[in-house]
Amino acid sequence: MDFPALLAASVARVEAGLDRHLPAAGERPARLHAAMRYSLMGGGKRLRPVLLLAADDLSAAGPAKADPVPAAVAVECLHTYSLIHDDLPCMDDDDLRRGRPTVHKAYDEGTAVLAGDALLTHAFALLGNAYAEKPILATALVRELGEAAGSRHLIGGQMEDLLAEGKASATADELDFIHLNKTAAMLEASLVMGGLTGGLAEPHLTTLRTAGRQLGLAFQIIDDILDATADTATLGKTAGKDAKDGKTTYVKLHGLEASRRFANECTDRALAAIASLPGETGFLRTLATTMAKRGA
Ligand code: GRG
Repeated sequence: MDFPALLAASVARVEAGLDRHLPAAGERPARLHAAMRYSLMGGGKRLRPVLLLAADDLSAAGPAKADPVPAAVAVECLHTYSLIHDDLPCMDDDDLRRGRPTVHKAYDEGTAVLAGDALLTHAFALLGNAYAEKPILATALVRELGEAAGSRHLIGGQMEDLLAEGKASATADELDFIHLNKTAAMLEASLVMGGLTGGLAEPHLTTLRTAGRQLGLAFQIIDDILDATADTATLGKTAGKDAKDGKTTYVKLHGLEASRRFANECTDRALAAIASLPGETGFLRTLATTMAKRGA
Protein backbone atom coordinates (compact mmCIF):
# COMPACT_ATOMS: atom_id res chain seq x y z
CA MET A 1 0.00 0.00 0.00
CA ASP A 2 1.35 3.44 -0.96
CA PHE A 3 -0.05 5.25 2.10
CA PRO A 4 1.18 8.80 1.24
CA ALA A 5 -0.40 8.55 -2.24
CA LEU A 6 -3.68 7.18 -0.85
CA LEU A 7 -3.77 9.91 1.79
CA ALA A 8 -3.08 12.61 -0.81
CA ALA A 9 -5.87 11.20 -3.00
CA SER A 10 -8.29 11.22 -0.07
CA VAL A 11 -7.39 14.83 0.84
CA ALA A 12 -7.81 15.83 -2.83
CA ARG A 13 -11.25 14.20 -2.85
CA VAL A 14 -12.20 16.24 0.23
CA GLU A 15 -10.85 19.48 -1.24
CA ALA A 16 -12.77 18.95 -4.48
CA GLY A 17 -15.90 18.23 -2.43
CA LEU A 18 -15.45 21.41 -0.40
CA ASP A 19 -15.11 23.47 -3.55
CA ARG A 20 -18.17 21.81 -5.09
CA HIS A 21 -20.48 21.99 -2.06
CA LEU A 22 -19.75 25.51 -0.77
CA PRO A 23 -21.38 28.70 -2.09
CA ALA A 24 -19.08 30.55 -4.52
CA ALA A 25 -16.93 33.26 -2.92
CA GLY A 26 -18.55 35.91 -5.12
CA GLU A 27 -22.14 34.96 -4.25
CA ARG A 28 -24.00 37.67 -2.34
CA PRO A 29 -23.15 38.53 0.42
CA ALA A 30 -19.67 38.07 -1.03
CA ARG A 31 -17.84 39.07 2.17
CA LEU A 32 -19.53 36.24 4.09
CA HIS A 33 -19.04 33.58 1.43
CA ALA A 34 -15.42 34.68 0.87
CA ALA A 35 -14.75 34.41 4.63
CA MET A 36 -16.28 30.91 4.71
CA ARG A 37 -14.03 29.81 1.87
CA TYR A 38 -11.00 31.64 3.35
CA SER A 39 -11.21 29.54 6.51
CA LEU A 40 -12.22 26.29 4.83
CA MET A 41 -9.87 26.31 1.86
CA GLY A 42 -6.83 27.60 3.79
CA GLY A 43 -5.18 24.27 4.53
CA GLY A 44 -5.85 21.99 7.46
CA LYS A 45 -5.03 18.32 7.69
CA ARG A 46 -8.61 17.25 6.75
CA LEU A 47 -8.30 14.50 9.32
CA ARG A 48 -12.02 14.18 10.10
CA PRO A 49 -13.24 13.92 6.49
CA VAL A 50 -10.34 11.57 5.64
CA LEU A 51 -11.41 9.33 8.55
CA LEU A 52 -14.98 9.43 7.26
CA LEU A 53 -13.92 8.41 3.75
CA ALA A 54 -11.70 5.65 5.18
CA ALA A 55 -14.61 4.19 7.20
CA ASP A 56 -16.84 4.39 4.11
CA ASP A 57 -14.17 2.53 2.11
CA LEU A 58 -14.38 -0.49 4.43
CA SER A 59 -17.47 -1.72 2.61
CA ALA A 60 -17.58 -2.80 -1.01
CA ALA A 61 -19.66 -0.93 -3.61
CA GLY A 62 -23.33 -1.90 -3.59
CA PRO A 63 -26.86 -0.61 -3.19
CA ALA A 64 -26.39 -0.08 0.58
CA LYS A 65 -23.70 2.55 -0.10
CA ALA A 66 -24.11 6.29 -0.68
CA ASP A 67 -21.67 8.98 -1.85
CA PRO A 68 -19.67 9.83 1.32
CA VAL A 69 -18.26 13.13 0.01
CA PRO A 70 -21.14 15.44 1.10
CA ALA A 71 -20.96 13.92 4.61
CA ALA A 72 -17.18 14.46 4.61
CA VAL A 73 -17.69 18.10 3.57
CA ALA A 74 -20.34 18.57 6.30
CA VAL A 75 -17.91 17.30 8.96
CA GLU A 76 -15.14 19.65 7.77
CA CYS A 77 -17.58 22.62 7.69
CA LEU A 78 -18.61 21.86 11.26
CA HIS A 79 -15.02 21.48 12.42
CA THR A 80 -13.94 24.71 10.70
CA TYR A 81 -16.81 26.66 12.29
CA SER A 82 -15.56 25.47 15.71
CA LEU A 83 -12.02 26.65 14.89
CA ILE A 84 -13.23 30.09 13.75
CA HIS A 85 -15.26 30.59 16.92
CA ASP A 86 -12.52 29.14 19.14
CA ASP A 87 -10.06 31.71 17.76
CA LEU A 88 -12.30 34.70 18.59
CA PRO A 89 -11.16 37.19 21.24
CA CYS A 90 -13.99 36.06 23.55
CA MET A 91 -12.70 32.47 23.40
CA ASP A 92 -9.06 31.48 22.84
CA ASP A 93 -8.12 34.79 21.20
CA ASP A 94 -5.68 33.61 18.55
CA ASP A 95 -4.20 35.42 15.56
CA LEU A 96 -2.97 32.46 13.55
CA ARG A 97 -4.76 29.38 12.22
CA ARG A 98 -3.74 26.97 9.49
CA GLY A 99 -0.67 29.14 8.94
CA ARG A 100 -2.70 32.27 8.13
CA PRO A 101 -4.35 35.12 10.03
CA THR A 102 -7.51 33.91 11.79
CA VAL A 103 -10.82 34.93 10.21
CA HIS A 104 -11.49 37.78 12.66
CA LYS A 105 -8.01 39.16 11.87
CA ALA A 106 -8.29 38.77 8.09
CA TYR A 107 -11.90 40.13 8.10
CA ASP A 108 -13.47 41.34 11.35
CA GLU A 109 -15.13 39.84 14.42
CA GLY A 110 -18.69 40.15 13.17
CA THR A 111 -17.84 38.46 9.87
CA ALA A 112 -15.98 35.69 11.75
CA VAL A 113 -19.01 34.97 13.97
CA LEU A 114 -21.29 34.88 10.92
CA ALA A 115 -18.89 32.77 8.81
CA GLY A 116 -18.77 30.23 11.66
CA ASP A 117 -22.56 30.28 12.05
CA ALA A 118 -22.97 29.84 8.30
CA LEU A 119 -20.58 26.86 8.12
CA LEU A 120 -22.37 25.19 11.03
CA THR A 121 -25.75 25.68 9.39
CA HIS A 122 -24.49 24.70 5.97
CA ALA A 123 -23.30 21.33 7.31
CA PHE A 124 -26.85 20.27 8.16
CA ALA A 125 -28.45 21.78 5.05
CA LEU A 126 -25.93 19.83 2.98
CA LEU A 127 -26.75 16.54 4.71
CA GLY A 128 -30.47 17.17 4.20
CA ASN A 129 -30.04 17.99 0.52
CA ALA A 130 -27.40 15.44 -0.47
CA TYR A 131 -29.12 12.45 1.15
CA ALA A 132 -32.76 13.50 0.52
CA GLU A 133 -33.36 10.32 -1.44
CA LYS A 134 -32.13 8.16 1.44
CA PRO A 135 -34.10 9.66 4.34
CA ILE A 136 -33.11 6.98 6.87
CA LEU A 137 -29.44 7.63 6.13
CA ALA A 138 -29.98 11.42 6.15
CA THR A 139 -31.62 11.22 9.58
CA ALA A 140 -28.85 9.02 10.98
CA LEU A 141 -26.14 11.39 9.66
CA VAL A 142 -27.90 14.51 11.00
CA ARG A 143 -28.39 12.83 14.37
CA GLU A 144 -24.77 11.71 14.57
CA LEU A 145 -23.29 15.10 13.65
CA GLY A 146 -25.85 17.05 15.69
CA GLU A 147 -25.14 15.00 18.84
CA ALA A 148 -21.36 15.25 18.44
CA ALA A 149 -21.46 19.00 17.81
CA GLY A 150 -24.01 19.86 20.49
CA SER A 151 -24.06 20.87 24.16
CA ARG A 152 -23.28 17.36 25.42
CA HIS A 153 -20.13 17.02 23.36
CA LEU A 154 -18.24 19.63 21.25
CA ILE A 155 -19.92 22.74 22.67
CA GLY A 156 -20.11 21.17 26.16
CA GLY A 157 -16.38 20.42 26.00
CA GLN A 158 -15.69 23.99 24.94
CA MET A 159 -17.85 25.28 27.83
CA GLU A 160 -15.90 23.26 30.40
CA ASP A 161 -12.69 24.44 28.75
CA LEU A 162 -13.75 28.06 29.24
CA LEU A 163 -14.73 27.31 32.86
CA ALA A 164 -11.39 25.59 33.50
CA GLU A 165 -9.50 28.66 32.28
CA GLY A 166 -10.78 30.60 35.25
CA LYS A 167 -9.17 28.13 37.66
CA ALA A 168 -5.54 27.73 38.72
CA SER A 169 -5.64 24.12 37.54
CA ALA A 170 -8.26 21.80 36.08
CA THR A 171 -8.62 18.32 37.57
CA ALA A 172 -7.82 15.16 35.60
CA ASP A 173 -11.58 14.48 35.43
CA GLU A 174 -12.29 17.94 33.97
CA LEU A 175 -9.49 17.55 31.46
CA ASP A 176 -10.83 14.13 30.38
CA PHE A 177 -14.32 15.59 29.93
CA ILE A 178 -12.93 18.45 27.84
CA HIS A 179 -10.86 16.21 25.60
CA LEU A 180 -13.48 13.49 25.18
CA ASN A 181 -16.06 16.03 24.13
CA LYS A 182 -14.15 18.88 22.49
CA THR A 183 -11.88 16.66 20.44
CA ALA A 184 -12.77 12.96 20.49
CA ALA A 185 -16.52 13.34 19.81
CA MET A 186 -15.94 14.77 16.32
CA LEU A 187 -13.46 12.01 15.42
CA GLU A 188 -15.96 9.41 16.66
CA ALA A 189 -18.73 11.00 14.61
CA SER A 190 -16.52 11.12 11.50
CA LEU A 191 -15.83 7.38 11.60
CA VAL A 192 -19.45 6.49 12.42
CA MET A 193 -20.76 8.71 9.60
CA GLY A 194 -18.40 6.94 7.17
CA GLY A 195 -19.73 3.64 8.45
CA LEU A 196 -23.26 4.89 7.80
CA THR A 197 -22.61 6.05 4.23
CA GLY A 198 -20.85 2.73 3.63
CA GLY A 199 -23.96 0.88 4.79
CA LEU A 200 -22.34 -0.75 7.84
CA ALA A 201 -24.57 -1.77 10.74
CA GLU A 202 -23.98 -2.81 14.35
CA PRO A 203 -21.70 -4.02 15.88
CA HIS A 204 -19.38 -2.27 13.42
CA LEU A 205 -20.74 1.23 14.10
CA THR A 206 -19.98 0.83 17.82
CA THR A 207 -16.50 -0.43 16.97
CA LEU A 208 -15.93 2.64 14.78
CA ARG A 209 -17.09 4.81 17.69
CA THR A 210 -14.62 3.12 20.05
CA ALA A 211 -11.79 3.55 17.53
CA GLY A 212 -12.71 7.23 17.01
CA ARG A 213 -12.83 7.92 20.73
CA GLN A 214 -9.39 6.41 21.34
CA LEU A 215 -7.90 8.13 18.29
CA GLY A 216 -9.44 11.40 19.47
CA LEU A 217 -7.87 11.08 22.91
CA ALA A 218 -4.50 10.22 21.39
CA PHE A 219 -4.85 13.14 18.95
CA GLN A 220 -5.58 15.64 21.73
CA ILE A 221 -2.74 14.43 23.97
CA ILE A 222 -0.38 14.71 20.99
CA ASP A 223 -1.76 18.20 20.30
CA ASP A 224 -0.85 19.13 23.89
CA ILE A 225 2.63 17.60 23.45
CA LEU A 226 3.17 19.53 20.21
CA ASP A 227 1.99 22.80 21.75
CA ALA A 228 4.69 22.32 24.38
CA THR A 229 7.47 21.11 22.07
CA ALA A 230 7.02 22.29 18.45
CA ASP A 231 7.44 25.75 16.93
CA THR A 232 4.81 28.06 15.43
CA ALA A 233 6.02 27.54 11.84
CA THR A 234 5.63 23.76 12.17
CA LEU A 235 2.22 24.00 13.82
CA GLY A 236 0.68 26.74 11.66
CA LYS A 237 -0.75 28.15 14.90
CA THR A 238 0.79 29.86 17.89
CA ALA A 239 3.08 27.42 19.73
CA GLY A 240 3.44 27.41 23.54
CA LYS A 241 0.07 29.12 23.87
CA ASP A 242 -1.30 26.63 26.42
CA ALA A 243 1.51 27.29 28.89
CA LYS A 244 1.40 31.04 28.25
CA ASP A 245 -2.35 31.07 28.95
CA GLY A 246 -1.83 28.96 32.10
CA LYS A 247 -3.97 26.20 30.55
CA THR A 248 -4.18 22.76 32.10
CA THR A 249 -3.07 20.16 29.56
CA TYR A 250 -2.07 16.50 29.71
CA VAL A 251 1.54 17.64 29.63
CA LYS A 252 1.04 20.02 32.56
CA LEU A 253 -0.87 17.42 34.62
CA HIS A 254 1.06 14.26 33.81
CA GLY A 255 4.39 15.35 32.23
CA LEU A 256 5.75 14.68 28.74
CA GLU A 257 6.75 11.05 29.22
CA ALA A 258 3.44 9.90 30.74
CA SER A 259 1.55 11.89 28.07
CA ARG A 260 3.44 10.09 25.30
CA ARG A 261 2.80 6.73 26.97
CA PHE A 262 -0.92 7.48 27.37
CA ALA A 263 -1.19 8.60 23.72
CA ASN A 264 0.43 5.31 22.64
CA GLU A 265 -1.99 3.29 24.80
CA CYS A 266 -4.98 5.09 23.24
CA THR A 267 -3.58 4.43 19.76
CA ASP A 268 -3.14 0.74 20.60
CA ARG A 269 -6.77 0.53 21.76
CA ALA A 270 -7.88 2.22 18.52
CA LEU A 271 -5.81 -0.25 16.48
CA ALA A 272 -7.34 -3.20 18.34
CA ALA A 273 -10.82 -1.90 17.51
CA ILE A 274 -9.90 -1.28 13.85
CA ALA A 275 -8.55 -4.84 13.58
CA SER A 276 -12.05 -6.22 14.25
CA LEU A 277 -13.70 -4.21 11.47
CA PRO A 278 -14.69 -5.82 8.17
CA GLY A 279 -13.05 -5.05 4.82
CA GLU A 280 -9.57 -3.76 4.03
CA THR A 281 -8.49 -1.91 7.19
CA GLY A 282 -4.87 -1.22 6.13
CA PHE A 283 -5.38 2.47 5.32
CA LEU A 284 -7.23 3.17 8.57
CA ARG A 285 -4.56 1.31 10.55
CA THR A 286 -1.71 3.24 8.96
CA LEU A 287 -3.60 6.52 9.40
CA ALA A 288 -3.92 5.77 13.14
CA THR A 289 -0.22 4.96 13.52
CA THR A 290 0.77 8.01 11.44
CA MET A 291 -1.34 10.23 13.70
CA ALA A 292 0.42 8.75 16.74
CA LYS A 293 3.88 9.47 15.25
CA ARG A 294 3.07 13.21 15.02
CA GLY A 295 4.04 13.77 18.65
CA ALA A 296 6.87 11.23 18.93
C1 GRG B 1 -16.24 27.03 19.51
C2 GRG B 1 -18.02 25.25 19.81
C3 GRG B 1 -16.61 25.62 19.73
C4 GRG B 1 -15.70 24.66 19.85
C5 GRG B 1 -14.28 24.87 19.70
C6 GRG B 1 -12.15 22.95 17.88
C7 GRG B 1 -12.26 23.62 19.18
C8 GRG B 1 -13.56 23.59 19.92
C9 GRG B 1 -11.22 24.31 19.67
C10 GRG B 1 -9.94 24.45 18.96
C11 GRG B 1 -8.81 24.28 19.91
C12 GRG B 1 -8.48 22.86 20.17
C13 GRG B 1 -7.12 22.54 20.67
C14 GRG B 1 -9.37 21.94 19.96
C15 GRG B 1 -9.16 20.53 20.14
C16 GRG B 1 -9.38 19.87 18.83
C17 GRG B 1 -8.28 20.21 17.91
C18 GRG B 1 -6.91 19.72 18.22
C19 GRG B 1 -8.56 20.94 16.86
C20 GRG B 1 -7.61 21.23 15.79
O1 GRG B 1 -7.84 20.24 14.84
P1 GRG B 1 -6.80 19.91 13.69
O2 GRG B 1 -5.42 19.84 14.28
O3 GRG B 1 -6.91 21.20 12.80
O4 GRG B 1 -7.31 18.71 12.98
P2 GRG B 1 -6.82 21.34 11.21
O5 GRG B 1 -6.52 22.80 10.98
O6 GRG B 1 -5.73 20.45 10.70
O7 GRG B 1 -8.16 20.96 10.69
